[in-house]
Amino acid sequence: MRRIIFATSNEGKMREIRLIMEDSGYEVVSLKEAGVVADIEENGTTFEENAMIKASEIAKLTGELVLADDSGLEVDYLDKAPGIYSARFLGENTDYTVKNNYIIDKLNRVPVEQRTARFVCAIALAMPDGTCVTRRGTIEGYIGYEIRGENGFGYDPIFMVPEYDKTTAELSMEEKNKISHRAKALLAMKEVLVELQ
Ligand code: ITT
Repeated sequence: MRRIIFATSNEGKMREIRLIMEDSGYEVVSLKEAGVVADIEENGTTFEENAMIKASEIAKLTGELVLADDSGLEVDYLDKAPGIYSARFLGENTDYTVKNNYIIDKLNRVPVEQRTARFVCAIALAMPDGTCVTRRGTIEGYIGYEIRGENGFGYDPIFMVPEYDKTTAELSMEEKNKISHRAKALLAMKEVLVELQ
């Protein structure tokens, strides 16, 4: 089975990715499992640019096939913040209870029609020959009025999916993986990967 490195240090992402890639025909290993230590500066201006920076840096370091994910939450009422700064928003090491409560407070008394938001995910695939391709997935929803749910990670407890009337933290990983931004982007990327096999 051909091996592919997924260039992420985010355990929450990695759990979802493993499940989505289970039937891909690739052995997907994390940075940690591949024994790669790298501190990459994500200085791009779009999700796609940052995903390409991560994937191509690791491909250069290892000479292997590498995937990377750059994702985040866009809140329309906050001019699409935190966007590409989602991980760094209010500080990289700040607890997500603080980040999530901050966003809920900012939207205090804002009616549901103006609470629209989306998760965006760009996945990049870097080939050892230096070429790179990206695919994007999104999921539309709105910011809830309180923190709800224990599953998932990051902003999941405040991201409401209208079709379920639940946050993505109240969905099981299997449910989230059927509709999420990451699942959609990876599904599109799987088509590229099949061609490579
Ligand atoms: P890597 O760069 O190592 O992959 P990271 O967490 O720094 O990990 P990003 O730069 O792509 O990754 O930031 C993505 C952030 O967006 C992530 O830390 C969460 O705060 C948020 N996010 C992305 N997808 C999410 C999801 O499915 N559920 C909840 N929050 C999500």
